[in-house]
Amino acid sequence: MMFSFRALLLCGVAVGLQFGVPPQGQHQRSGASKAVASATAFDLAAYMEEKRVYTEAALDASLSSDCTETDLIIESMRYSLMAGGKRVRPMLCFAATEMFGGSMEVASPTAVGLEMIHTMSLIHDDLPAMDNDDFRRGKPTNHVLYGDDVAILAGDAMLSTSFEYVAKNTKGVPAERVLKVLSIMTECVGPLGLAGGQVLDLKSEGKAGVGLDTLQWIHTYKTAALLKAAVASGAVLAGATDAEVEKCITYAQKIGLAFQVADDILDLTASTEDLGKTAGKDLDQDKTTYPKLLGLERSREVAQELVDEAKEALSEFGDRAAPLNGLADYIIQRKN
Ligand code: GRG
Repeated sequence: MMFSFRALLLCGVAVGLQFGVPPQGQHQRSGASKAVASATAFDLAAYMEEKRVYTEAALDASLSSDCTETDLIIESMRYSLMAGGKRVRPMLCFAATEMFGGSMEVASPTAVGLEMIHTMSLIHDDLPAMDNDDFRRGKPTNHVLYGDDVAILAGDAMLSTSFEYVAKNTKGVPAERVLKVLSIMTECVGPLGLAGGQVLDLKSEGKAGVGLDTLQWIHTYKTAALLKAAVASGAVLAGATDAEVEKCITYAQKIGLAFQVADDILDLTASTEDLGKTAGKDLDQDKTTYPKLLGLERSREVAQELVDEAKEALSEFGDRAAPLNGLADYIIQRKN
């Protein structure tokens, strides 16, 4: 079942692959092999670029100031929203919706809303009262440019705008699907979501004895919850059954944790320049991380195991799962 990251490297699979798509025929595993095989035949780089360009345009069109009184807050919101993240959450939403025959047009407001929630969480995460960082997405953080007061309010406004945007702009599907999406989106921000995960993360800093269970709880909510919301809402918009949505949720929980394991590894191994955010912060802040508990090598294996399990959850969807499988590979092979 386990296929270590080192083995992938030895096969020459990961080397030089910016988007992490293994060349055809490199994987020889059983179990998730069908899903992996479909990912190999699929042009992930082209897929991601198409989704990224579409997302950038949709984000750009989503926020503008209607009167001079809102110019400052909209400027601050747009600054962070358009700062050029990887746009993984919109991509996951589009990939999930397309797996069930849905369209990007219908899912677009949700993809925008999810990226707004993510951007809000980054603005707040960077504040002095939280992770206190002055560099994000290769640029000064929001509060460095606009001050703590405006940054807090820009995050708050971004959060409420995300829900408003979905409610007002989602067309062409029954209202109950939109309501379900809004319920998914709101849940992932609350106590069993970003806010709850962040609180336990902050309160665990510098504490001895934080173990794997606590770490997993933190990242299930702080990181995986929004990825879960992205995949689940894309599936819901396309009319997936409850059982199908459950498979997607299993996939998303696995890649969500894998995303964080990869993030912890990158924090230790990548440069600030490559990351676009300050490297080495976990050590500075005495955070418990996967490499701290497991070591780098085992952390890489765990990330790969989680991705394998994520793909297994989608095995019944065959080739239609190729984009989600490819994105799972990308999540642990990314360089920033
Ligand atoms: C204010 C209600 C409320 C909630 C916010 C601040 C906070 C609570 C939560 C922090 C959530 C957080 C920042 C989690 C880290 C997730 C993570 C790994 C972010 C990096 O995501 P990438 O790599 O970033 O996708 P880009 O820049 O590419 O979009």
